[in-house]
Amino acid sequence: MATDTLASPAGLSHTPTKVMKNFIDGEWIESATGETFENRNPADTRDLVGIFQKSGKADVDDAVEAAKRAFTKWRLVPAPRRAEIVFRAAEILIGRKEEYAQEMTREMGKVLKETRGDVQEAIDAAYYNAGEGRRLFGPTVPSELPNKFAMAVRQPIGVCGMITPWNFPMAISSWKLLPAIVCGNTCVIKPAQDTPLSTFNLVRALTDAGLPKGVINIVAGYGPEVGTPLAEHADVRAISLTGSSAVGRIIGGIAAKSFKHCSLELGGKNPMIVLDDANLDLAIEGGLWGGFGTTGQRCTATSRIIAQKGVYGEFVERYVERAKKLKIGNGLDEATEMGPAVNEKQLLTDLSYVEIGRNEGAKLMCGGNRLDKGEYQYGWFMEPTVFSDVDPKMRIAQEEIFGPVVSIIPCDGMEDAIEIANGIEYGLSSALYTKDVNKAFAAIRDLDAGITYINAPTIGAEVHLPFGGTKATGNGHREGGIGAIDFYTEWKSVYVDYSDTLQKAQIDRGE
Ligand code: UN1
Repeated sequence: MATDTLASPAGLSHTPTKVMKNFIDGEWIESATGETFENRNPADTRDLVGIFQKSGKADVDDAVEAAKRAFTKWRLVPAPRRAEIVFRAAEILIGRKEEYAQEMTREMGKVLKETRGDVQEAIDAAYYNAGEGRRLFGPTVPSELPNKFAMAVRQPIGVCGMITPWNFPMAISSWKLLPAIVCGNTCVIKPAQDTPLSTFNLVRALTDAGLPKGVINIVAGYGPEVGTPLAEHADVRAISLTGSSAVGRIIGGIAAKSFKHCSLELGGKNPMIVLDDANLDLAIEGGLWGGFGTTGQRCTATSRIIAQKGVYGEFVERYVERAKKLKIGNGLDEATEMGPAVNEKQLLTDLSYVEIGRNEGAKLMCGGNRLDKGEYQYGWFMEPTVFSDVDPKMRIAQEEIFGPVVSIIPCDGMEDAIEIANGIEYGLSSALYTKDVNKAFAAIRDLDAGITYINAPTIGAEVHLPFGGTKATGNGHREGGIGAIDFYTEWKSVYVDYSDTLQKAQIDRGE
């Protein structure tokens, strides 16, 4: 693949800057706009990770045209053969896991342990979807008429558009691209402008595994210039977005006008309930991982902890003690536990919520400050931040922050906890810590969310189960597992009448 490189700036030991063109019809192509944008390391902005094309509508049109041409052949490749390419890509990704994880930490900031997990999630998705190539099950059912055969088969939709976020840059690209291509679709993907390199790396593995030209096309750039024309394009028959609820409203609105399939995976404000009988050590560790893992930048992040009054005081004290000790720094250092915010805008949003929480009267127990001295001076760092005595109606308990800011809310018991947990506009993930199996099953039934964990925090979804949520978290579709296969296929019902007579359904009942 044609990747140019530039030397790294003096004093930095990182690998050189990558200069990436768009990937259209198997070729590396400069944007028609003639413009580019920079991808910098959020832990050290002197480190220029890559230069990418700042594309526009003309590039989207070219990519869709290429995908449309490729579809005429790709849809006819038997699904098990399509899936073999995906399987081979999984093996290639295993060999490149460390390289791609290092590059992801550089472009996104999360710690190496987590970027290795992100690449692993793409490997898992590849193995799962490779298996789907020999399933893609549909129902075969008896007909109500004699000598007639009835079944439903899955068919590809056509050209699919994908708009991906920066927090899981390879995993979420894989959740969309891999089921789409195994089902026989072709794709145009716009990776997040903060993290395009990881999507290129995933597609590089697929191309090296033998993916034909035009089946996946990458157009780098920004939402209004690339995402919007992609969603609007008449030849794009399905669009899948992971992003904020605000962007979801725009993309969903565009898709509705042309009756495109549209999958939206949006925001979260995920509650973790800790009841009096919980294993407190476990809940504290879980709450730290869920709250500050990925610097709180997961749509599944544990951003609200709802603790019952019997354990509330002890939980807050011990949780805050542990949060204060988290090691903040460059994710490339193995000792780092929490990296920077992805960019300046996100950092400013996080800090603005510290002010909002203070003004609302929540108790700031730790953190709240930007870190910009010494080793932090070139990055977008802040302290892990915990508010206690949070009222469930406060903005810090209602709005998605997407940063290392956790709100702890006291509650009276199970019923109260469920009401608080459900009292938000989102419904992605949820968690309950208890040793009482009755309460666990009641919570599984009553928490209004797409995912519920028992005795584990709100993060950690596995690729073979449906991923997504209720209310403002989405529009009813699911990624992962069979949910994605359902999204990327159209049902065709097939009736074969071998009676050699005209048989009329619902009418010829032999009565
Ligand atoms: C996200 O939160 O944006 O469940 C995706 C998890 C990961 C995926 C998270 N496997 O935490």
